[in-house]
Amino acid sequence: AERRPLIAGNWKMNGLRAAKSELRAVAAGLAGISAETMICPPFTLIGAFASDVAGTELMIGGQDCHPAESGAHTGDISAEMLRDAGAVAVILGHSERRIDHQEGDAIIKAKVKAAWRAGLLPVVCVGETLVERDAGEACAVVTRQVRQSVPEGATAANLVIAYEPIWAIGTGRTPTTDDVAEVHGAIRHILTERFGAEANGIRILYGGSVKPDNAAALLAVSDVDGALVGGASLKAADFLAIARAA
Ligand code: G2H
Repeated sequence: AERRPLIAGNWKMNGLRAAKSELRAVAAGLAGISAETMICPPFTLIGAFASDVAGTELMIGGQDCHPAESGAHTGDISAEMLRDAGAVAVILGHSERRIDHQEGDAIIKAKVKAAWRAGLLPVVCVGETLVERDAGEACAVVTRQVRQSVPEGATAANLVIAYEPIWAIGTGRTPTTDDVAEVHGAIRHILTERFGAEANGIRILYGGSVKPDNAAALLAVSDVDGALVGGASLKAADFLAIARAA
């Protein structure tokens, strides 16, 4: 389709200032890569990284934001602050946020609205547990998550979805390409039901143990429009190899 693939690196809670050399290696290696690329470092590195990649194609994103614009929320970061620091996007509803911080679909929906308010592109994560997968409920679970965590008003330009089966995150296990196709098809279906033809342009990324050696196969699956890469995004060479496969 006409969807331009997006390869996004989620550094999670990894990276000190010295990691700037890895970022620079990514930015320097983008020639010939047609996918959009983004690195989402911890909050502490966003400002420095955004200055560093200014003028390159590489985008910088956050990993979470608070729904409010400002106020008495000790330790939190608003979407406006991310934008002000130079981020253009934000990962929302990652399963590690859902689990570590008890985030549910309602709060994630509020965060998506905050991202839109600040002019950030939200990357909304959905995915089933192993118990749900084994019970045959994967498509039902992600459909419910998309229904409840994505507000009205989504467009091809203001929303990216990332499907991350929780049991595939950081484990080295990946679903079969048939399984991925089935879930991505279900996500496209609920997006179409809600947003009509606009859904054709909304990118749906796959995430969960994407590595240089499995990226090409996963990225070739229908309705897979890129990848959200954790562990393998910490090494510039691996991240670039994945981006080249898109
Ligand atoms: C899934 C993914 C990136 P990893 O969380 O969001 O991480 O590639 O390490 O499984």
